[in-house]
Amino acid sequence: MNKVKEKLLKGERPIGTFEETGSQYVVEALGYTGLDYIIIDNEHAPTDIETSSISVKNCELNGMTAFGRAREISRSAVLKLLDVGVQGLIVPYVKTKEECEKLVGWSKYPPIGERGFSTSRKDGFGYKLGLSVADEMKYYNDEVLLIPQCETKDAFDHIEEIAAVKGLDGIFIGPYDLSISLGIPGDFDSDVFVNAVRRIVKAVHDQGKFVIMFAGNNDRVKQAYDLGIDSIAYSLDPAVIIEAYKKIVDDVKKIK
Ligand code: 3PY
Ligand code: MG
Repeated sequence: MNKVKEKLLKGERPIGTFEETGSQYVVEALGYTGLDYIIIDNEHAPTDIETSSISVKNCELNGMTAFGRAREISRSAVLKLLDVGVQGLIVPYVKTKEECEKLVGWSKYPPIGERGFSTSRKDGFGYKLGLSVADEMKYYNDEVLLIPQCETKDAFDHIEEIAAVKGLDGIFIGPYDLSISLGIPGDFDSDVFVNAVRRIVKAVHDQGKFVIMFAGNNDRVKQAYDLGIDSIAYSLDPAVIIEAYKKIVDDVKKIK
């Protein structure tokens, strides 16, 4: 059961974070925070597929839903993350509808796409679900969310077409890359940025799909919720550790 999908369908707002350290101690510890999901980052972190597979297992053992961010737009990058058992696949830096159609082809089994079939970690090597092949294909097509990022001007300019691609479950807005691509790096209060998010949210919601966005602090969360974002991926584990320890150091220094 994909608990993040369930919450999204109920109109609740699941909360996630990017997991960059690849540390299994950190993944396990995050299971005690109330976070709904973590995004195991194969794009910007040193994390590779073997680490990802252990992080997915530790999410399952610790009550979190495992999402993965693909290293790149390729069949192998997509398939390996799906086969180790991520329940949401974020794909960075897509530019065109055709790339999104390829992603659907690699990620969804027939009749939606042409995902290659193998038993793997995701299904207990064929011993977990007790389903026929046909039912297993349907199960994973329903359960696993395919979520390309809208973070390039090219994707933004064609967001209505992209959002309509059958087989995509939602869109993830990467505010940093999107603002850079729109020529307003980091200017999240500008009209250009706010109107861009509005347009993306409308295009995606018009298709009955959902929008996740990264936020680095509570003000950005409020802005995102006001703009209709359905879920927040809040910060990155190293940044949260730094913030928490900085505050501790400041506070301890004040104690006489
Ligand atoms: C971005 O902001 O560019 C992302 O990919 C998410 O943090
Ligand atoms: Mg990005």
